[in-house]
Amino acid sequence: MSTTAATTEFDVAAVRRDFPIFAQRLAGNRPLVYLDTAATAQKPQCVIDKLVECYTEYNANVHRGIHQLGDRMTLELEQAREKVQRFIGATQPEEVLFTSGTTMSLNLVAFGWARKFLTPGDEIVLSEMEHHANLVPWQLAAQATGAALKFIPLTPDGRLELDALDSILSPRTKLLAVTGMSNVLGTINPIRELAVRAHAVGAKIVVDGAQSVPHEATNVVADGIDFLAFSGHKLYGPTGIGVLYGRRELLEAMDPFLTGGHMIREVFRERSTWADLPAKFEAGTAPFVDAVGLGAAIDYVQALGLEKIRAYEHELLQQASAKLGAIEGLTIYGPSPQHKGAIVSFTVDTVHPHDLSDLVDREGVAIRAGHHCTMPLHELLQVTATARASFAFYNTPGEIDVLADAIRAAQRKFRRGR
Ligand code: C6P
Repeated sequence: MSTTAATTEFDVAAVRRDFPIFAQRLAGNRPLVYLDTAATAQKPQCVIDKLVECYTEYNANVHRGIHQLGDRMTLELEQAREKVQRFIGATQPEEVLFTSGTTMSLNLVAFGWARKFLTPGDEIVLSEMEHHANLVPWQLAAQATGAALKFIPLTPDGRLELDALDSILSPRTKLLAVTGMSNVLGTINPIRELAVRAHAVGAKIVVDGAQSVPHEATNVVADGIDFLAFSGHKLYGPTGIGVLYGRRELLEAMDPFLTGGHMIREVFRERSTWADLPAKFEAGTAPFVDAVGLGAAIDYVQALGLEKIRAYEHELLQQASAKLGAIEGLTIYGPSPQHKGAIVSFTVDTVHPHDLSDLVDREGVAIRAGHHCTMPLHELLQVTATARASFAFYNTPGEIDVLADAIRAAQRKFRRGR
């Protein structure tokens, strides 16, 4: 097991003790080697404790009950909103909307903004590496409005072909929707530059931050982001909670997406008027306990320090790329580590990704296999599926060795079986 400055500086053993899931043993008395954080992250005890505290001490609906419990829960919810605001560098808490996750956040923009403001002949620019959550909503918005979709092509190593942007962006471009980090290639996209290029033609930029926000510092103002979507469960927080950041003037101009209780100002028999931000976009009972849990997760990540996390995860990525890259017959997809986050997607010539995932699981290693909700990208890569190991600050260099050994063992098994 190799160690470097970042891996020795970061006390991963102490960090792992914060995550109760790692205390367990899997079948065969094997420790859990969890390399599927891109799908969902594990939860530190402080997040679990916060959820228990909410439910056991002051559970009550928010912005409704005029009683002590309701007041406390509402306060906790709004404090969580402010934590998110500071975490992403937004200027006002009202620009932070709680949703159920990245998917809902992107749909909210597609329904609330795109359907209202796009007209025939307008263009939505996406990239070829988008997750279905940042593709399908725009397909439907384009069909509904007569707008067209355009795609930024990828370089052979899986980065955006930025040279092509000049011929793709034009005054017809109304929206650039792009991921901050690919969930397959790991590619980190130059959001700040893309925002400048989008704004230069009068377009808005929507960033799918599902993978980037938990691992890379994001500042919506400095980065020039108009809309930012991300999920709590990938940020060490609870499931069922996500965020849509939107610039105030954009959110104010939009129509609500979901309607009903809480999002109204006045309701008459035939029509209604809308509440101020953020309530206008938070119809019904918000997932308030989960939002408070997300606030606790943000506290935890910030206490560790996003910069330290990034440096440590980058070391893991370099080691994983080297160790997996040295396995004969294994192909890694995506750019070199300097251009990506801690995600390694690969295929092995003799073993299908699903079989590989099953075999390494028997050694206690959890990876993901499939198209990872990026079918057009996999078509481009000319494979139907990849295996994916994704890392977080709670992983260790030793776990990379366990994965590499498990892949080699799977290869031997399949060779023998031929
Ligand atoms: N990716 C994975 O790669 P939700 O399911 O709404 O929390 O997040 C959707 C989503 C959107 N964009 C990107 C870049 C993503 O990676 C994801 C979720 C998971 O394993 C599940 S497909």
